[in-house]
Amino acid sequence: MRAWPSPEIPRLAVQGPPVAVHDTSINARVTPSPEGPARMYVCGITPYDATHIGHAATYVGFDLLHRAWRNAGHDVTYVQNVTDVDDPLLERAAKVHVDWVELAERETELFRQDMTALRVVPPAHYVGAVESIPLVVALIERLHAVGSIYQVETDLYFSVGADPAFGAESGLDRATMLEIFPERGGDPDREGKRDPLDCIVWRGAREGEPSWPSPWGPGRPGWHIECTAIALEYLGGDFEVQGGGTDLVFPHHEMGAGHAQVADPGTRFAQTYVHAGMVAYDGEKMSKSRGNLVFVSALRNSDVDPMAIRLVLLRHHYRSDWEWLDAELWDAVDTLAQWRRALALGAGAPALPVVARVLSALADDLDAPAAGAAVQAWVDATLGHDALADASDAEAALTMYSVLDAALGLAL
Ligand code: 5CA
Ligand code: ZN
Repeated sequence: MRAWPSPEIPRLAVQGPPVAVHDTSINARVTPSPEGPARMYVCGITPYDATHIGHAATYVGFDLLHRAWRNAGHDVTYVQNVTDVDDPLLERAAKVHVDWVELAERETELFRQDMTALRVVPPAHYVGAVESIPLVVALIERLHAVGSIYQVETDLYFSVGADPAFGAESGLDRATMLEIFPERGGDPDREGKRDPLDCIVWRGAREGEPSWPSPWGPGRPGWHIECTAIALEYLGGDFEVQGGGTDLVFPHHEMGAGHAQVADPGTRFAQTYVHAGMVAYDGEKMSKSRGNLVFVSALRNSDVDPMAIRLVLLRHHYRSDWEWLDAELWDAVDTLAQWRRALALGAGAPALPVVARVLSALADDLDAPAAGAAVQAWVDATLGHDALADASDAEAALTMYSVLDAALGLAL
């Protein structure tokens, strides 16, 4: 599938430090040290509605990692999926009487436009579930061969008991898993299952639903195995970072790791599991199913500067849970106007120490709020100078434009 165009990213004269991130599976900070390209898989959208601020926050969060790795001298191989066939998409399509393929294409295209406007660096491989069905079938065959798949009516299930490390990614106990599972697409009470936590990997064809042929009859992929199959195909096992929002810790990323580790015992799925916090609106997690949404495209259509949207996101640490407030957007608009005034002076307070501070803040678990504070200090110093004489850096604005763009994705 086509991704979106890449923004121009300035090359910085100095290299950033190695990048540390918080790994959910060990609840501690780690510093991946890739030998070749740094490999990252981030779970993409289910395209049945427009991109909301919560999605944007997650993708901007991982964009900071992408940029930090590049600034630390690594090439990055970034893969993202599109869940372009799944229950919520089919349900929405039926409800609004739109063909599901059309709905998915339309919302994916809007997502591309939103990501382009927010200057998110695109994945090298942007891969749909539908186009990956042969990969899913092949992975189920491998899992079947090692005895971890069983059939319930026309559906196939993965036995979580086949994975000795089941639970290691989320760190959750069984009671908590059982509580969360049905809230996130699981079916613990289905008759015929060996373990309530077993997850569906192939859903046999139902009347009125799309289906594709397989050795077990026509059907469509389960959600978790889609991401496992795509990640293994484009990145191989033991890649650096599996990412997404905290709503994917369990069951999605746990199951994904399970599928991969049972298919290829001894190889970790991902080295590190990184999760972005949840954005709320009106007191609850912003979600398509609840409908409490602020759409990126709606803001853009009302002439909001996408860089102001991005600045609001950057002012919250990617791991924190926070609530969208319109007032923060207007504050970001004012801040950008002030930053642009300082940059327009050309000369300013010394910029090289600011570059170092910005890069090291981002290498410290993507601390964009701290990076933003370093920029603000430069702006204050620059606008506060009466005569930009002694302490002045003639090239300051050029240096600042570059680091704002390369590290924070803010093109001012
Ligand atoms: N297609 C699956 C992943 S394979 C999916 O979860 N799609 S989604 O459209 O529901 O979410 C897309 C991404 O945005 C996921 O990484 C999810 O974790 C993240 N996300 C969803 N809602 C929020 C929110 N309110 N705040 C932050 N991130 C969110
Ligand atoms: Zn996923």
